[in-house]
Amino acid sequence: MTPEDRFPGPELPDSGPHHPQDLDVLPYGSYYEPPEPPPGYGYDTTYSGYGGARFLEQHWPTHSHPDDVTVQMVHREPLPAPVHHEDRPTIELGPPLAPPPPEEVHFPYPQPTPGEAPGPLYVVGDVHGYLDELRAALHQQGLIDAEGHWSAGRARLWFLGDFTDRGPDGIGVIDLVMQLAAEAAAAGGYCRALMGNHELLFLGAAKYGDEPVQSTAGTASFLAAWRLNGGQQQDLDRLEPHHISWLSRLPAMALEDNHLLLHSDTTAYLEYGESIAEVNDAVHHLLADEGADEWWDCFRRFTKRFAFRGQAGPMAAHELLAAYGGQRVVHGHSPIPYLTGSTHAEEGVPPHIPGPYIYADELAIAMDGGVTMEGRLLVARLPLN
Ligand SMILES: [Mn+2]
Repeated sequence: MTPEDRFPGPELPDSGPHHPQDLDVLPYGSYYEPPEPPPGYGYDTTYSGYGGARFLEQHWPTHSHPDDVTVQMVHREPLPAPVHHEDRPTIELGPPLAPPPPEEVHFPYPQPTPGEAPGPLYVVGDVHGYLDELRAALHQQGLIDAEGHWSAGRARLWFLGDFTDRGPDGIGVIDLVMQLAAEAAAAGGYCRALMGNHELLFLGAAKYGDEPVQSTAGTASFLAAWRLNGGQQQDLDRLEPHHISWLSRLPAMALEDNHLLLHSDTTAYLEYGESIAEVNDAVHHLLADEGADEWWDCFRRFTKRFAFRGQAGPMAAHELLAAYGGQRVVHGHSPIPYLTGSTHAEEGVPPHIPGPYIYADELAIAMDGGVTMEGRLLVARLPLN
C-alpha cells in the first residue's frame, strides 16, 4: 500500500460537505497512477525507505536579537537518523521579525552599491491564495516591511509557483509578487517566480473554459478541473490581461547557486527539453501557440508528483540534476505532510511542519509546507546545510 492509496478520490464540487482537497486531482482518476520509476530501477512499493530524510527546523523567537536566531537540524520520529549527525550545524536565518513596531524592524541588506556581490537567496513554497500568510512569512524573513514593500535590497527571492486556488486571494498574491518584482529590481535585487501547475490550470480555465479537452482518460475541461482543484471564482473574475501576460511568461525551472528550482517533484520536465532554456522556451511556445489539448497535456505532466520519494527518489533527483545542473533540487507542489506520510496522524490536529524537508539522500528540498491544510507557508534562505 502506498500513501496514494489513502488519498480521497476525486470529488465533484457539488457533492456536499467534504474535507478540503489538498492534492490536485485530474478528472476520472487519471492522476492516481503510481509514479513511474526511472528505467532500470525497481519501484519502491512501500515508501518505507526515507533514508536520510530530515527537516530543518525553523525557530521564530519572540525576542529580536539576530545573533540568537538559528536553524537547527532535527530528526523527527520515525525517520531514521542520518549518517552524519555528530555536528549539529546551525545556519543563520534572516532577522527575527516577531511583532516589533514597524520602525524598529531592522533590515540586514543595505541598499546596493555598484560591484557588490549578489544578495542572499530565498525561496517561497506554494502560496495558493493565502495572502495574509505570505505577507507574514516574508515580513518575518525581513524581505518586506510592515506595509508590504520590498525591504531586502539586493536579496534574491524565488517563488516556486502555485499562487492561486484553494485560498481566498490568489489575485492579491499575484499582485503582491508582481509589485515585489518591480520593487526588488529597483533596489538591485530581484523577485522572480516559477510557473506551477495551478498557473497552467488557471490560465487554461480563463482561456478555454468549458471547451472539451482530450485527456488520456476521457474528456475533461480546464474550467471543471480548475474548480475541482480549488479554483476560486473571485480570482477568475479579477483576472486581468496584465496578470495573464505575466503568468504566461513565467519560467518552468531555474538554476540559482547550484539549486535547481522546480515547481513539481517530477521528472516530466525532461519531456520538454534537455536544458533549462529549452524547457522554458518549450513551455512558453506551448502557451503562446498551442491549443487546449497541448495545454492539458502539459498541465497533466506538471501535476505528477513524488518522483524523489522512496528508493528510486535519489536516482530521479540525480537524473534531473545531471540534465539541468545544480547539486540539489528545490521544489514545491507536494505538501510536506504527504511526502512524509504524516497527513493522517491525528484527526483535527494540524500537521507539524518544522521547516523545509530535505530528503532523497539530501538531493531534494521540499518547500510546500501545506498552508492549505493548516500547515505553514515556508520561506527559506538557501543554502540549507
Ligand atoms: Mn502544484
